[in-house]
Amino acid sequence: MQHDAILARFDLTPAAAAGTLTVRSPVDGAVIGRVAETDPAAVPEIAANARRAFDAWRTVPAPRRGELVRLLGEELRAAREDLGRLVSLEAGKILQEGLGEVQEMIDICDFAVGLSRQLYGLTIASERPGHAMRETWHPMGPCLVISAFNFPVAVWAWNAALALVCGDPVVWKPSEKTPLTALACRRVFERAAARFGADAPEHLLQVTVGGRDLGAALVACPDFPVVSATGSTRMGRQVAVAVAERFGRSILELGGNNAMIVAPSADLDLALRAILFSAVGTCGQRCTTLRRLIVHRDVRERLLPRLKAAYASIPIGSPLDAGTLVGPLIDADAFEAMQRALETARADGGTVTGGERVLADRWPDARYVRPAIVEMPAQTAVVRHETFAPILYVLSYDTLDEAIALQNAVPQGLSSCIFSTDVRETERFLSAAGSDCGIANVNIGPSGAEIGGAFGGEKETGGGRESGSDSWKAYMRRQTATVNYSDALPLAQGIRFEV
Ligand code: UN1
Repeated sequence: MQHDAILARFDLTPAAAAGTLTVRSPVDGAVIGRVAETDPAAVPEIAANARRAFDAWRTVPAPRRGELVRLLGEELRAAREDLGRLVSLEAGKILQEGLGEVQEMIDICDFAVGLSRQLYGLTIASERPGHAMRETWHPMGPCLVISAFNFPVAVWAWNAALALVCGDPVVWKPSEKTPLTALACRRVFERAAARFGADAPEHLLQVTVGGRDLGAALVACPDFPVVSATGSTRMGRQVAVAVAERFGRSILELGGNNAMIVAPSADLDLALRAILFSAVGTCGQRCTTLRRLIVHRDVRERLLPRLKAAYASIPIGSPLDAGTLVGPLIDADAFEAMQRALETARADGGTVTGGERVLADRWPDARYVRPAIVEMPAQTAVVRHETFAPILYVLSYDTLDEAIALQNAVPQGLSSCIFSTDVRETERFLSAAGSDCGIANVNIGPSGAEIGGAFGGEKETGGGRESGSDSWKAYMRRQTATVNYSDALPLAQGIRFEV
């Protein structure tokens, strides 16, 4: 299907052709849209709209708010194929991954619907006679969501589904590389809201389009008490400071430099499949991508030749073609960054297999690469740096302590895993002295996290959490309430005031 036909399915054809932001598909470099940009000067109005929506939405009972998210899940199911394809076209992910991303949106909607009846607080035993104490979770206020190109729709949904059931309207700034998928999501949301009824206020979801100036204006605005940002560490650092400056709350998912430890007892067939999936999937452009393979010296010679053979046969091509496993990098900048990292690794004594540009004749305006395996003599600076491209650095180890130390010796620390069938090793890896990452897996790769768990938790950002588990608490404020149902006023330390 042509891109204009898909855009038409979301009623975007004229809207996506008349603006100043040019959108190119990484599949072939062709222009697929010209989107209108949001003027940063409009932020106060956007904030006022969100604030008004909040005043109404916070008093709608939470299970009723859940109904809106249930309808959103239904609309997403109906739009799954079209939206998945649009993700492929705009972000360059293979079709299965585009569809998988929409599936994650559906899953988080289901999760949030259940959650809308479970926003539990504690009742707490009061130390005073005739008193009761309880905590209540209240809506926090409008939630600003800033998302990255590589998960252009799912990250929004992890935040929005929770924020909405928690009573918070959402203002979304997607990556300027993927505004079309965001506008398509807005359309899907509008369909759900139209079915929901009049108690959904206007402006529950506002989508803004723009670059850094717009992002900075939104982040600085005190009307967004919660800011959830996914993207580069550079961007995250600016967001964190600006939000802290006004005592807002930020949820940050930034970098990942994820490792796999392959122990002598590992099931190597299992490990091999997991390495391929997590190192080359999404062309290495996931924050959960496997970037470092820490292999025990005794298994290295059995694993590496098989891995190289598998890498050599990976089908690279248009993400829209069935059978393709690796699509393009997002743009030429990503390609340059990858080549620079490989150069540095070579200079550090690394041996590079793959990594070269492919399909340049067919798609001169796109950037397809063969994923690279880089055997390193040591964990040098380039290995500790996250390059958003399919580069897998290989290191060796002798003792598990050494492997864990190598794994933990990077600033990012988002996701991690060990392949081992030795329970002493796997439990040690999961212990307080083991992996220092927010996600630690055994016999499964670092990527492909389920929405039911809390996602994120990299040490560099102080560990933001989105999606499942009790992440919802970040979108609400906790109120501790004490009620005196006696006729006495027992105050602390025996002090009494005579009146
Ligand atoms: C991201 O790369 O920004 O675990 C998120 C995964 C996905 C999420 C990745 N569920 O790979």
